[in-house]
Amino acid sequence: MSNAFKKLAMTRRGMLGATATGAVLAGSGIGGSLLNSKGSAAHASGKINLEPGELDEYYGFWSSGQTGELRILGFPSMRELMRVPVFNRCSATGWGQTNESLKILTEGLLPETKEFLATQGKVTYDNGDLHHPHMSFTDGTYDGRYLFMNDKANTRVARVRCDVMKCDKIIEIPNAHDIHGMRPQKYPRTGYVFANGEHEAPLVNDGKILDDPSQYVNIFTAIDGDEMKVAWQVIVSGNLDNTDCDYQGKYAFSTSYNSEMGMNLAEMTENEMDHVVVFNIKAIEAAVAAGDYQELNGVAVVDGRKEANSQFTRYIPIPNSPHGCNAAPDMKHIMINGKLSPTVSVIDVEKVDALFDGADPRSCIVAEPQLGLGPLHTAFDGKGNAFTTLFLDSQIVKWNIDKAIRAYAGEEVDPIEQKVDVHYQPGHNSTSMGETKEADGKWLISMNKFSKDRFLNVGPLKPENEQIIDLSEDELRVVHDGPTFAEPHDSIIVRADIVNPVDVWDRNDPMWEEARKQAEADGVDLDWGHEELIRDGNKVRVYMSSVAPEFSMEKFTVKQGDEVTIYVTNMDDIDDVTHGFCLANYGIAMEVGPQATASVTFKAERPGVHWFYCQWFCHALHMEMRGRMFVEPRAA
Ligand code: CUK
Ligand code: CUA
Repeated sequence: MSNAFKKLAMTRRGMLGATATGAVLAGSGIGGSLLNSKGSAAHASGKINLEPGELDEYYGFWSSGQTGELRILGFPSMRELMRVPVFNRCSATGWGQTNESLKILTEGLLPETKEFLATQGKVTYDNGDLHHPHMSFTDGTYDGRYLFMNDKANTRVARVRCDVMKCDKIIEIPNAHDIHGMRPQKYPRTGYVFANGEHEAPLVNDGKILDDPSQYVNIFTAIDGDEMKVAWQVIVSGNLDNTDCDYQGKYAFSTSYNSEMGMNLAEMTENEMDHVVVFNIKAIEAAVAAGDYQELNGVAVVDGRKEANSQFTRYIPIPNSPHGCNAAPDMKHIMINGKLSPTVSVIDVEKVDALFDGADPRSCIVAEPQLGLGPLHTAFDGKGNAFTTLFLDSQIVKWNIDKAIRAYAGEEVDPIEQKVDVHYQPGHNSTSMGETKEADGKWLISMNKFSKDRFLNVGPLKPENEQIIDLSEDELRVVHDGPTFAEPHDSIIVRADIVNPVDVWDRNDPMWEEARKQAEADGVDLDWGHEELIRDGNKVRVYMSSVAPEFSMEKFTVKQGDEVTIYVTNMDDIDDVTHGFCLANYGIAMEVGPQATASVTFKAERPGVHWFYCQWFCHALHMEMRGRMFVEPRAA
């Protein structure tokens, strides 16, 4: 325990007092308050509380766990800027209801899943469990093209376009079960997106094998992130938890907490040692290119199980139940976080080649510092230090990588620099640019699973608590508390200059390709203020445009039982003039961004007069932006 930490070692609530005192020392104007005279907290790394109109230095891309969406925050102010629906259903934007979103939500599903969903009266899943959002890389740093994210609940991987901040692809991963750990390739570029199946199951899971775990396997998947197609898969021993890859483009690494292939808690935690699986990307690619694989559900699958003894994988023994897997910005070390072991195991990627020439699998471990109880994830400052969350201790531990390596080699040196209390039970932590070679060592966020007494009580379900630590100060201390709803696991903090979204949609955006084709076939020019009703048997297509504060169509008439598709094109090309289309008492609403087209299809089974209105406040006469749908009753 460092001296610095001893000074602060007091009760958790006592930390509040220590924090306030620290702020005075840091030069704020008002005693005992974090605010300076202008109402913003100043920190060496920059400002947390921005003046009205001031912009953040970073984008934060946040997962939302079982909420299933991606969130965009300004960092470090922690102002929530946007929610991007991905695996969830969104009332505001119509995600999961518009034809454009349904295409994305359904086209990547496996045929058997579509069949199953049909038995449930659904066309797609409407829940997801989004743990890990990560940006695409070029040459070891973020490139602002895409964000990729996993769905643990329904075995999917999604992509969000950073130009418009909308999801454009979702694929279900065949053969695997419940995608958890997921990282994009760092070098030379993404490239692959690596994805772990977390739960073991029979390879052909059709019910012929049930309670026979000896026949269960787990699957590691490499997805082509440009095409959003599975490139290849590897069968492994044990389960797979988190993953990361090197900066050389040679290896990916996955933690496994169930090398026992146990089926209950006692069995899963039985062994003293679990493992990290190393995937040899070049060897796997060579086998796939040579046709040396089995094809399963249209995917090239190679056998990387321990007993197969192939050149595809190596199994490095790691103390009990490792969880997080984090490549350091020194481009050399991979941290394996012990979870049930108080250690982090440090892999030197330069020593991994030798494993494939027969070296002892543990020979690539160059440090294994004892850090505290429950190490889950590690982040970096780019200055040789690592920050590991200690779930059980409710602390972040700052430790020095070089000192840890020297200690492992026998030198008497303590790698632990400092510990700081967080509130409470941290899972992931992230540093600014910390998972790239451009880690800047300015900020750290601790994503804590429990908030308990930190906020006003809202009942038995409490928010989580995310806390910011200013890394530029000598003394680590929490400088911000922020509640969040379920359940951001992970986040990335990206320099704002890397992310450059547009203000207005391109009329030719592929997002509404189908609508464009249909309009063309119907002789409707979507590029002009249009107003058309096309009847095609009992199918009716209604085309209208919108310019604040009016829809081009004030009313239209359909017959009860018609299948109606409404296409709305927003002709406004001013930034921030989004319209909506909400059809009252039909359960229909969608967002129509500037210059975008959106469409929705429904059965007109409710006769009568039904108002549609714009549900996105767009103009002083926004309330007047409405029209009527008449539904003529079916002849009795
Ligand atoms: S996992 Cu949640 S705290 Cu899904 Cu990244 Cu470690
Ligand atoms: Cu258009 Cu409100």
